[in-house]
This record gives sequence, C-alpha cells and structure tokens, in this order.
Amino acid sequence: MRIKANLLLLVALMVGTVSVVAQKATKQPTTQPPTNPPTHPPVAGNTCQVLQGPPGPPGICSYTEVSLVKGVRDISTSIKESGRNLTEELTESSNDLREILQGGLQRLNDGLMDALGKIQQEVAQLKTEEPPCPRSLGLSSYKLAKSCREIFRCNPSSPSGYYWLKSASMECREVYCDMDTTHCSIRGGWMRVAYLNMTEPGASCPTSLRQINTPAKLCGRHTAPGCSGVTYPVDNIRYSKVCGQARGYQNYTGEAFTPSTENDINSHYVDGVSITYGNPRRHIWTFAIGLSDDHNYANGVFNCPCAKHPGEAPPDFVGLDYFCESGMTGHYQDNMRLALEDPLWDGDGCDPGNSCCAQAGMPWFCRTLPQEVSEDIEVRLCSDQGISNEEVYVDLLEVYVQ
Ligand SMILES: [Ca+2]
Ligand SMILES: [Ca+2]
Ligand SMILES: [Ca+2]
Repeated sequence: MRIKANLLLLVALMVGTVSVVAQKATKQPTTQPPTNPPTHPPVAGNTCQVLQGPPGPPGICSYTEVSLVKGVRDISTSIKESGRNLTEELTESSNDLREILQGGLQRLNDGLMDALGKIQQEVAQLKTEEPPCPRSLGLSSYKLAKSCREIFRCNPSSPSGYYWLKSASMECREVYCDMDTTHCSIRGGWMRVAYLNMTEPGASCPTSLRQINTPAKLCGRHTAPGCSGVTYPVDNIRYSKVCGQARGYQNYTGEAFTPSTENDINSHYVDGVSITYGNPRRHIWTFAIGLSDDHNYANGVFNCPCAKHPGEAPPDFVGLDYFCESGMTGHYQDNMRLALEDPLWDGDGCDPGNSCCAQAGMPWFCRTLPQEVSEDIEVRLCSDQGISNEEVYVDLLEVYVQ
C-alpha cells in the first residue's frame, strides 16, 4: 500500500509538474489582468487577440523565466526524492515481494505436480483397465476370447479345458487352456501349444516323427543325421511367456553340444531337443543328452556342461536356456543301449558329482521372451549322427504360452 501511495504521489507530482510548467510557460505578468478563456465560440468576423507581456531588461531573465527554472528544479528535486523514497521502499519491500512471489510459484508448482501425478495415475489405470468381460467369454464360438489369459483374468474360477479364442486372422479356434496349475510362478491362463504323452492309451507320434512301440512307445527322428520336428501353430495369438517340459531317453551315445561344428540354430547344434519360434528360428529352450554322468572319456568333452567332467558349452544363442542330462554312467562302450531307467531332464537320477538335476524349475522350463510375439512354435529332435549311433527319443512333451 505504501508503494502504491508513493506511485500515486509520483504520478501526481509528474502531472503537477506538467501542469505547473504549462501554467508557468503561459503565465502572464502579474500586472496583466487574468485572461479567461472564451466561453463562447468566436463570432464570425472577430479574431482572438493574443496578449503580450512587457519585455524584461536586455540580458536578464524575466521573473517568469526565473520562476519557471526554480519550479522545474523544485519539481525535479521532489521527483528525485520521491523516486528515491520509492526505490528505498521497493528495495525494502523486495524481500517481501520475493518471498510472496516464491511462495506463490512454489504453490503453483506443487499444484501442477499434484495434478500431473493424478493425470499419470489415471492414465496408468486406464492402461491397466481391461474391457469388461462376460461370464461366457471363450465358452462358445460366439464369445471369442483373445487368449486363455484373458479368460482366466475375467473368470479366475474357470477350469482347465477347451475354450474358443479369436485369432488375429479373425477366425475362431478352440484351444486347451491350463487354468488350475502353476507354471513359471504364474497360475492359470496358459494356452497349450504342444502336447504329446505316449503313455496315454491310443497316443501316437506326429507323422513327422518316427514311432517305436518296443520296448516302449517313443517318438524319434525320421531324418538322421539331422532333425525331425513338428511345427505347432499358434495362429497369431499373442504371447510373451513360454513354459513346458520334455521327457527324453538316451539311446547309445549322445554327445550334448559336442562336436558343435554346427553353431547354427537351423541345424543339428545339439544331440537332443530344440524348441524355437518363428521363421527365421529364434531359440526358446534346448534339451541336451550328454554322454555320461560321471565318466571322463575324452576328458569329458562329450558330457553335459553341468556334468562332473564338463562338456562343451552350448552355442551363444542357447545361453543358459537349456537342460542337459545323461541317462548313463560309466564308459560309453558299456552303455550301447536304450536307457529307459533314467528319463532325461526330469531333475532326477543324476550322479552326485554333477549339477545337471539341480537346474531351477526342473522338469519345467520357463522363458520370458524379449518381446510379445505370435509366431508358431517348432519342436525338433536333432543329432549329428545316425540312429545306429545315437537317437533322441521322447514320450512326453508339453509347451504352453501366454
Ligand atoms: Ca554319438
Ligand atoms: Ca552326436
Ligand atoms: Ca533323469
């Protein structure tokens, strides 16, 4: 208020100055009577007279001029004083003003940040909110779901079984959803992509694999050396997690990742099972068959990397995403047979001197892919030698995605 008062004073002084200057600039000598402005417009034909004052002595300022200079000086001094006072008061007030300003800005900033946080929360909530889902979702081809996961999210009490999904191609597809078991620490919502269990009555191998019925019903390769496999359609249903298991049997001399002259995912880089997705193939999981649990033939180079005498490491594209086990102990020459007594990759039956049965999650593997995909999954049985030397047999295979 003091500042405003001073500003008003300053403005008043300035106005006063102009007024005084104007008055003094036109002020007539005191000897002249005051001249009032005409109150009526001049009558036509008349002219207004301009009254002249008497001239002062030559070389001397007239009284009017001295007064004007003094007045201007006085006004100037007043302005300076008022300005100085105002400046002082502004300076005195500047701290208060700064505090008020800073406080206001801080409150404004706090308010903005608060509003921004609420907006972010609402956006995040909108992102996580799923569309409403009917109880009948996935139960018929008229109520197609996007995934087993969506059905489970909508109706967590849904039992495992067959449900209808909508594929990206807009065609409906009936799939098996695993709803009441936990894989990879995630319960329910798993879509079964591959399933083979040769111990079930009537089960048979896919035609792209070779089936034997004695001494057990098992699936092996048609192509040897090399790979025989099955492509399991996903039909463009999106997934980012893959889990599953395989149960294999060693026949004669599997050599895990050695000799891995074929560090090529498209070739027989392993004596075992390769699970990939997409075209070109990308790796999901590998199951390898080592030569022996405990023997150090050729310094163990043909054994699993996890064996007592470790064998060659897997190719880089496999990384740590593999299980490896041997169904044999001792020298390979004493094991020219099919080892049904020790199923592979089940987390059981390994020699105490190795860690091949101690891999996390066994017999289930879990993968989280680098990104969500919708490509088909391929399971191949591979080895680099003929069936008379080695074979990869399986009787159980399961792959799930979500
Ligand atoms: Ca071999
Ligand atoms: Ca081999
Ligand atoms: Ca085993």
